[in-house]
Amino acid sequence: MAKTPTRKNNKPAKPTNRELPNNAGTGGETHQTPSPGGPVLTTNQGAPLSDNQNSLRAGTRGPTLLEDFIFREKITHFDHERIPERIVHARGSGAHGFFQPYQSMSKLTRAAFLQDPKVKTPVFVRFSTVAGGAGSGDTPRDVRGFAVKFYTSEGNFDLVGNNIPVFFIQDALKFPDIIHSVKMEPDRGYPQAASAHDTFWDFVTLMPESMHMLLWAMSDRTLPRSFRMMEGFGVNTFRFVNADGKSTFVKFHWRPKIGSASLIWDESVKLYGADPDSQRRDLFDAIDKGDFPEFEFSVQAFDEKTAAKFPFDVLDATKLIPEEMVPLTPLGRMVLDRNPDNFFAETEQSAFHPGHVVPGIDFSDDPLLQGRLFSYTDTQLIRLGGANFHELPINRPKCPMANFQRDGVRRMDIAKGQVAYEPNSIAPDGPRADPDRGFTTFPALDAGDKVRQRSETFADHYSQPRMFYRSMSEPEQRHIVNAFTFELSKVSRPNIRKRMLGHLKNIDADLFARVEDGLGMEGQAENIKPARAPIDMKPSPALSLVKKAPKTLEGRKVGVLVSDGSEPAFVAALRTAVEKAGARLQVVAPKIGGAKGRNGKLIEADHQLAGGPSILFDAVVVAASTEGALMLEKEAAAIDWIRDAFGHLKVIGVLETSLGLAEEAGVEEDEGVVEMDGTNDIAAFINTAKNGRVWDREPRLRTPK
Ligand code: HDE
Repeated sequence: MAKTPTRKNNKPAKPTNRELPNNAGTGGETHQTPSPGGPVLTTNQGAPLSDNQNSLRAGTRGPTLLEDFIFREKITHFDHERIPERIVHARGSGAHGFFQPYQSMSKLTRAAFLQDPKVKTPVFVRFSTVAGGAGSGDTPRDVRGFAVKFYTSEGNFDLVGNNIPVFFIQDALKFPDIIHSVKMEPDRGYPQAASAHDTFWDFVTLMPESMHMLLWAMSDRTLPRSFRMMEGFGVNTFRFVNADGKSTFVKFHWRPKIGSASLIWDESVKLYGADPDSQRRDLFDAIDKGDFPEFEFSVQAFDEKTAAKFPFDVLDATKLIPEEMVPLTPLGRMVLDRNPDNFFAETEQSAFHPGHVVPGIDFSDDPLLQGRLFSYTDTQLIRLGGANFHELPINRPKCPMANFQRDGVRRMDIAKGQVAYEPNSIAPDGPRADPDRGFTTFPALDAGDKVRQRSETFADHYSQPRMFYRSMSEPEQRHIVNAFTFELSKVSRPNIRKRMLGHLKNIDADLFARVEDGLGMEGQAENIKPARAPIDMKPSPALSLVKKAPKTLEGRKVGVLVSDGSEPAFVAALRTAVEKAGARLQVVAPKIGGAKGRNGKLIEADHQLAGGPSILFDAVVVAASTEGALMLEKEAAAIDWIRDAFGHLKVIGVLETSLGLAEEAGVEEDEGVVEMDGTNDIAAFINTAKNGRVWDREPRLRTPK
């Protein structure tokens, strides 16, 4: 295995610059040699290098020699550094952690990792966006992947979920179509990571089954504030099977401990430019600082009889089960407490698969899930170059593993012995199938004629989107209206817009009227006849993020804008209060070297003004001195900093000395603007900031209302 320079106390070992042989370095290039006893650079074959700056050439000004095996090896390896990116979910961020159950769930499942509250199971999680390439930004309007690999004592269980509980399509056969429609258009190669274009809306408007997911996609759910602040769902219906062989249907859920929160659209657009890696950075930083993201794992558990009574089919992935109908049963908690050591080896090479289940967990006949069971291994074969991807360290089970599979490209295990088959009599101590401990499939088969046909119980495409819209709070409904208006305004073909209006008419009259008005297309909706007439389901308040938002600053970031002459004691007191509330304070100053505080004391800066826009924070304080504020009034970045914080509905604390500056930036008095005389008002600011965004401010700032 290749050796990398070791790091002690996280500091790089210091290479020395001792006298070099052969007079190397006469051209002025930097040559570093190992610290005493430190590691030596080698080739992949282990041969030590004497020079990592110069290729071998015939004379100092002569041609490079083909003989240079060191050069050839290094360049060849470099040329092959990339592997095909995932066709979907290409951009992702990973983290290690553990899962621990609250109590034994043996009544529901025999899964080993859900039996003993003392046992911690290691996990690896990969959060992702869906549509963009690996190098795209972190904050497009997009579904987020939420994939968890549990390294259990009975094999790996992968829960490959999303942050939305339903999906666009009912049959896996349609997956390439929906993905092709949302990806860059094939002739022009754009737009990257965006659904606001003709091909996406053309396809989904021809697929009424997409309507429910579209409502979610146009909601705040596709703009999560952070991976640490979003819910996760298994989407498909699975089974739990207990030791008596009893099966219970389950839907999997993840809930973040610090509550869910979303960006607003204008903020996410600006954040895409200000910090394309904002969500990856946020996850890495939080773990690095010991602020470990935590999620509660739950199931909705129900039997076949209950399932039969629902006005929808539990095998249809475009439907959810309202929590008010089947409440969540908490199973345990997951804590993410370690960053990957190497992005490529772990995050990029991780291979998830819904078919990686363990005894006690089984599938339903959901046609989407059944199709997924084929796709994920198939994709790893090309992406990771062959059948041995399970041997990569990130994918290897952490429990004993033994079988007679052999060979193949990049085999790493060195299998011993004469026998590579079973049954055998030559190796009586070799592995054998165990009818008691082994995985047994739950014997449920709802079979009939071979048909290419969907069950009629899948035909209602409008009741659940209607329920979703009616479950939202007023600001969330407003955002859905705005998102439909924005996206459809980017669609160049009027007939596609008209078709979508026709669907919206079937979903909800208010939603329809507001989008119709937003587009300025009154009376143009296509007439679309539902395959099955929608019903009015009871609204489900649990679907609204705003309605269940906790009053907290935990895990959030507060930014304070300072200038020369600002009060260091105020910044220090603010930091203490912010940290006490579980948040982090970052200082933004006109210069990265910091601001000269009132008493000459330096206030250290985390960001220079232009590089630290208020978009990075959940709440802000403007704490410039009187002279500093006058100077910043002429600074566009400072005006934008404050104006954006106001426009993005954030709580803003304004020190008396900065009131004129805030006014210049358009800040108007409201319940989210806290005037501060000094440290005494910090508590009031913190208390207001815990409420999150100031939703009532929004109708004053944006149309349509
Ligand atoms: Fe996936 N999906 N998917 N998907 N999916 C992939 O597998 C697929 C679906 C999800 O961080 C691919 O390893 C089909 C639903 C996540 O590495 C691929 C269908 C849900 C990830 C694939 C679906 C997901 C993937 C591409 C329709 C939510 C990223 C790379 C039947 C429950 C995992 C890969 C990671 C990745 C196929 C639908 C979640 C192509 C055919 C529904 C989180 O195999």
